[in-house]
Amino acid sequence: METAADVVAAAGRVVALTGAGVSAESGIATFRDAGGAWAQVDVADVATPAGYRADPAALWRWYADRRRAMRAAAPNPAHQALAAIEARVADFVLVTQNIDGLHQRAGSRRVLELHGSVEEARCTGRGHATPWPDPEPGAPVPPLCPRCGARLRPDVVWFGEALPRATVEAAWAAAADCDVLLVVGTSAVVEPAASLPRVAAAHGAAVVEVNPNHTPLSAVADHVLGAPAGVVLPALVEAAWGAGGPASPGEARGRI
Ligand code: BV8
Repeated sequence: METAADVVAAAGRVVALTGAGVSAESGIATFRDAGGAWAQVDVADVATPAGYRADPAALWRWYADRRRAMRAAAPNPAHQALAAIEARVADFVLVTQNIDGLHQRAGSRRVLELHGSVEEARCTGRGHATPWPDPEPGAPVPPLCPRCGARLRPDVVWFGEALPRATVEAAWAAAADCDVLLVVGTSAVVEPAASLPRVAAAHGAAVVEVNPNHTPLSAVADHVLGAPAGVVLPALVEAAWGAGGPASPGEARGRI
């Protein structure tokens, strides 16, 4: 922990890549762990365009249930610690695979959502973007686009769909230019997100993995902190900057 904390404290530019594990301690199910979000469904039915086409109502309801759970959840100490790191380093970018919005609710400001957001929907007619509509009794499921009347779909990225180009470009540019990349709570099996830490490592960044389980990235990481993010990240912030923490970026404990 100490060496990882020293590396983070000394860094000018930090990127964090997060996955579902960072929200586990908020009570939001991960995907591939036992009892995960996909345990009771076929991934093809809920995470592919074909699944939407086959039964748009069932898929919409599945996401509506997840959205309710995500809105009822609260950011946990892991989300808060990442927001604290952003306040303490000169340049911080948070890249998330999550759609739950908990990083923003914890105070993180520079957040790149690679796989979209559960708060956004878009129409299947002309791609009109719209906030996720609150359920109305008697309204069709999925609801219809308020602009063109086409069916709405969740504005998230499913398998076989391209990630938002500008978001990917910003994330890859940040990873290629950072001093430290924190990879937190991801099984690192979904591309292209799983390649981001390798991009950072190839450009000389130190990679710090936070995950109670071994992943394909554990071999790439310079530091592996094998415990829950809600425990590790607050401890990392304290070890790097002390309990109070510096007033400004770079003013770390013993480093003025
Ligand atoms: C694309 C929807 C191209 C959103 C999701 C063969 C090889 C390589 C790649 C491919 C291939 N065949 C196809 C592909 C591409 C495919 C892919 O990667 N497939 C893999 C699975 C083989 N990728 C795609 O299709 C992507 N698109 O490539 O497009 C393209 C280009 C141009 C034009 C057209 C197409 C799209 C990928 C996005 C898919 N969408 N979900 C949603 O509903 O949320 S995937 C799903 O997995 C989620 O998005 C999630 O974010 C993502 C990754 O999962 P994790 O977040 O890592 O969660 P997981 O449960 O897996 O792991 C949790 C981890 O947390 C565990 O390690 C656990 O130990 C840890 N943990 C638990 N508790 C804690 C903890 N850690 C810390 N603290 C704790 N307390």
